[in-house]
Amino acid sequence: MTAVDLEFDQLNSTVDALRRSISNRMMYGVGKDAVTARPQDWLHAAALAVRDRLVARWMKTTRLQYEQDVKRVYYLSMEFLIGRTFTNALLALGIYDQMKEALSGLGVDMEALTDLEPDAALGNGGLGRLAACFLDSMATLGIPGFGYGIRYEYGMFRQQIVDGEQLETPDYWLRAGNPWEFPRPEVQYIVHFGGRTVQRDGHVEWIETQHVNAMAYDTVIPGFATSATNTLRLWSARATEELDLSAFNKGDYRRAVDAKNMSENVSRLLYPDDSTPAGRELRLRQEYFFVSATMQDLIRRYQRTHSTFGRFAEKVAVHLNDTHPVLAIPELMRLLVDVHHVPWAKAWKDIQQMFSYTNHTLMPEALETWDVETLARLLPRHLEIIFEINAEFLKHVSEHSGHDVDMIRRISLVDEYGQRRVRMAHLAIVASQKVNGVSKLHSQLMTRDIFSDFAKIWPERFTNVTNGVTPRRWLAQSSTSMSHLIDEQIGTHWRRDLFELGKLRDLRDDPSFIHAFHEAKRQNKLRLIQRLQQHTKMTFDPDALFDLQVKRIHEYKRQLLNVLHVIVRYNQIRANPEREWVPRVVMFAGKAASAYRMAKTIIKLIGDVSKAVNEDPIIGDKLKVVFVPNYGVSVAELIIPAADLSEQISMAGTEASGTGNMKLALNGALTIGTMDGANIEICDAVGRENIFIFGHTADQVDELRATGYRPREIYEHNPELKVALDQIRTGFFSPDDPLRFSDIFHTLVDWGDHYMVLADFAAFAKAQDEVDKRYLDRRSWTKSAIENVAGMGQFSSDRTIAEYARDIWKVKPLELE
Ligand code: 26Q
Repeated sequence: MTAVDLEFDQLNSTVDALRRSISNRMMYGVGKDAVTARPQDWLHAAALAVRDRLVARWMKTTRLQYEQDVKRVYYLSMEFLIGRTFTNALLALGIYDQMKEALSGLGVDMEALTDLEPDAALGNGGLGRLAACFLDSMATLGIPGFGYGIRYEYGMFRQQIVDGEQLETPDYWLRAGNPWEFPRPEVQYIVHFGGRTVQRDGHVEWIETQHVNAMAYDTVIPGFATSATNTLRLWSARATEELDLSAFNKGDYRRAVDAKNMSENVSRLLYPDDSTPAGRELRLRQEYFFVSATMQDLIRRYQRTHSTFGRFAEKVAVHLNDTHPVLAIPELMRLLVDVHHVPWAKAWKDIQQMFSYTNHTLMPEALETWDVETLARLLPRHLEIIFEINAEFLKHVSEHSGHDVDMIRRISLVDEYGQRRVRMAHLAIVASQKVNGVSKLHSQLMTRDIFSDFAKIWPERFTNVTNGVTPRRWLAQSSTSMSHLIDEQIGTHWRRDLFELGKLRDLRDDPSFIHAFHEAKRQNKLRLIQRLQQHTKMTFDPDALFDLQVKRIHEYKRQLLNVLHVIVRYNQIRANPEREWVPRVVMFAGKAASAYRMAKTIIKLIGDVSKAVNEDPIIGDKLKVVFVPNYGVSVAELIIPAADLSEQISMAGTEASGTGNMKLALNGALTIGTMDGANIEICDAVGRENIFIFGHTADQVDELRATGYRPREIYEHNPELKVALDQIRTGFFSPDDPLRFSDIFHTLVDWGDHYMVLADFAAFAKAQDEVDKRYLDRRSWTKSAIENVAGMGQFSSDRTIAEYARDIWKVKPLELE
């Protein structure tokens, strides 16, 4: 390879230069002129012009990483919920205004363009969005981090609401091409499945396998206001043989393409997060496909600058975003031991230094396991390795903790009750030097409950790193009105140091600031109203209290608690329309997993209740109920800045952290919430008087369960609640199908109310009354909203990433000059 310096044009970002770049990209990239260009084409050309400006930084960062022989972080995640990139990249580069002017010079309205960009929705919810915030923060802090995942052709399904019901349509997000990615056909690895193992010359060989190629696609992740960038590398499945040649030769074209399609199915679509893992074989194939390619890539990159594995563990950190990528552990063992002939003990020692694992759920039914038979058939060598790791592990434990047979059974990597299954979380813990939860409470409960045996064996291994969100997307980008106001008062540095927001506290009594803050929020409400009107033809009062619950539809998140309160309030208004009601718009948004019946019924209930409420002339503007369809990153950016009230009402002990709670508080919404997940830390940060806390704590939940929880008694003793539940049961909201919601009733009243909706109802209703009272005093409400924004410093994902880098990955930022 010759290393001639390329003579390329240094691109500057004046309005003129941008306009020229866009024109060039339109001509030579898109292949159109101004006459034939459609808005999509302008977006594509403009995106390419932006991307061009990222590449020089990208090359420089990569070169410096090699020169400084840095330790790299491999962040492995089955999900990256990136959303749109255009505006984000413009703000990172600091060329938003220039681009807007350049486009306008070409007769194009930039705001209209940005809406045409499809979301990269390669994730389900919190876990996937967290990974995206982490990429942003790693780049901004200059941490050499590589995101690795799957380039799903179909992302999170699109949700339409038809007759109040969820309708799912496929999200073919690549339809118009993806200007942000660089295909890397030269970076391909073979991934094997099936076959069997044999011993040869003292080594194990995995033979007679089927294979599929993994091809890399790279996306530049720009840091904000820094020349540092990172890479998100996503794998796409390619058939190893283009077509089945023997079938092709026999004229059996159908069979010739079937084999190709089958193997390429691996990266076809994102699995929706069901309340219980689906255990589908294709999902297992996806998990292995992605980690195998990633581990091969990691070894290749290490070997470019190192001739032995001597410094392997010093130079590489591998992070597992939940257990989904946990097969990286046996795969790396296999590559090191079987392929590179590293001794087992050295390989295992390295792995135990390199790996770390984040747990995102306490609910035992949501912990991933795979049955031994499926693993034996698909990944026979990995199963052997897992058994070997298990044998060594159990031997170690039994020597150190006196042969406690029950304990050995509980912690074994293999669940021997019934059909034998491998417990992926146990494998992750045994191989990792650090295991973390995502909020203080979650991390505490993790070591107290689901992983208590492990925490006794290795107490130093367990730690907490509370989640965070990137202030670039979740304030600067999503709320220009608010961020301009903040800039005027305290300067612009809060984008890189969110603790700067603390300075707003000094302004909380300043009447003109209070007024301006209220106006900024009102702007965001008006923006949302305008967008809603386009779709629903409903009108909304911008001075009404905007009450939001936006998140996946799950029973533990208790959308039902919110609906029940809406119904009670509806009945109260009807009984007493003359009282001075605080006008409210209650908004819901979120997707239900396709197979999750109850979640879909909850959506339907919201639809039926909103119909009754919104069409009732007695109610008018006093109460409106809206289900905003297709919740995702872009809808969140529109809706979150418009919120006054943030509903974070999961049963205590069930929501690992939550991150929507942080985004909403950062945008000046007051939280009504339980003492769950990160709500507890939000409460500490904003002050008890600026948040509405209600309901059973995690300890009280345990206690109530232990002493016998009887929801029917609550139903019978709370008349308002009883009426609401009876309305649900008897079809008041569904006269066309009176029994439609009877399962909801029985779930709550007769079948144990697993998430204790009724137990928290009275406290919730009381907290809501306090919300109303506070909202009536606009000054006091706005002061609390300001306190919320001011207290959000610690919830920047920059703080989160700095903690991971220091305490878990032990990596330092790249030196840029
Ligand atoms: C597993 C197997 C098969 C198919 C799908 C899945 C799957 C996919 C996604 C299981 C779980 C998920 C997503 C979980 C998730 O988003 N958890 C959330 O993570 C956030 C970030 O830490 C927390 O803030 C939330 O509390 C937690 O619910």
